[in-house]
Amino acid sequence: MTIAREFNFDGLVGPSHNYAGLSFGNVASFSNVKSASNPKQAALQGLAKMRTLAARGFAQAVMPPQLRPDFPMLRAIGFGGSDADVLAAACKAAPVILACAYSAAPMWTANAATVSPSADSADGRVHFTAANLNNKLHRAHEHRQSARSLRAIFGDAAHFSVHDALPSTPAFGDEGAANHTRLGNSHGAAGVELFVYGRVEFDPAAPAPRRYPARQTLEASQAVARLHGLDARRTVFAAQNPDVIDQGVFHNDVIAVGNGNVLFYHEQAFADEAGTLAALGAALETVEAALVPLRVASADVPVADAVASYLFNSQLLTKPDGAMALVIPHECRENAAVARYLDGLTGAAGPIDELIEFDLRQSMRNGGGPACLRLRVALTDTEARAMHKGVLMTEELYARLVDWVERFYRDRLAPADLADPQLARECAAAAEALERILGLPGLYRFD
Ligand code: SUG
Repeated sequence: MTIAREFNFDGLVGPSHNYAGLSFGNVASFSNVKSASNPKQAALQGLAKMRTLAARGFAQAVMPPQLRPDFPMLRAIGFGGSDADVLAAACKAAPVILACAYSAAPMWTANAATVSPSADSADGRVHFTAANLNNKLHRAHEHRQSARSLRAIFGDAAHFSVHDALPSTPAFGDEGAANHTRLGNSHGAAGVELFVYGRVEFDPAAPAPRRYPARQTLEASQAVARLHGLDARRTVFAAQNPDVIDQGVFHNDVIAVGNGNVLFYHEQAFADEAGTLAALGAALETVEAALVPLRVASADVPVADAVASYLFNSQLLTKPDGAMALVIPHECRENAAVARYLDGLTGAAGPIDELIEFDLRQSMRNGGGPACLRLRVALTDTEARAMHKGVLMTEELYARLVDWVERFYRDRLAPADLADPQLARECAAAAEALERILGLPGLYRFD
């Protein structure tokens, strides 16, 4: 049997990390609008997580941030002249759009793409589809650089296929791996891919949220499964519960996470809990795997507490000894119901025997927890050898990146600072230096 293991690609937080309240439906983003951020601390918090997990023996890599502000986007909507003119005009006429052009949201790499390992795809290659993120202006321009970064790292066409984003239109709203989980016995053998969608474009009768937007459509999930050449018997499409979207669950990874045969989920996560479990169970049987549902009841953890603490936005990681660790944000300890639940979790006879806790407050204040910050890529040894190695987290890379952050990042960024042309120059200088550190020349040059 082929041996493969999961690499977590964490987004390196970019130097323009700020709180602009751009994500309607994401409670944290809306609550912290216009407060000052600390980009240096945000990047260091993310790097500390990567370093600790790498040191624990988990395969860990880094995904570069994107170049901000997105001047081509600002010019495309009519802001002209020198770069400084563009910033001044955008700040005066449309400060929210300037914030969109400056957004460091690509740090949440769970939204960069959907990934299918070679064991699942028809052509035996690892498939990536960059997510169009078309529900939000500040995220809808990410996919071009996401595809470019993925091609820079996974450029070997013998092993990898990176697809451009789906057409950027509401019918194909795609949020990437945040609405996708793979279950199975191992990464090297065929598994089951679960796609969770929030609405159906061409079925007006299908359930949909009323208050907040559903970002992922069934049509998009089906298109990604087609592009990746997935086997229909091992692919499950499940509707998210529209009521929880309306309570702030803007991505499925805020209410469920899967790893191995385990699905850790809230009882209200899916529109049809029993039907979803039955479909997963039947699909897993075809690969001789048995589903282990780890269900959290509303009586133990109400949805509001799950959203406030990001309990389900934890990473569920298989340790070398086969047991699982849950990587949680500090906020889980501060929520009474969640803390109580977690106290009972590791002592029970279930699959999780360890909690690994991180301070990710800078990201959490924008609605991004441990699982948002990482893109899972399962690779065989041969595939791992074929990818670009400069992004693999080592003690040496960690030290170089910390030094880079200390050199280029501010420790305070307020909304008004986005108009400062010096900030744009700092972002460009940081990007240039990063290309050298990661050994990816030309990463940020558009053709
Ligand atoms: O898309 N927040 C992100 C958080 C993404 C979390 N990802 C996953 N659940 N996988 C979003 O809503 C806030 C930006 C701001 O308001 O400045 C933001 O984009």
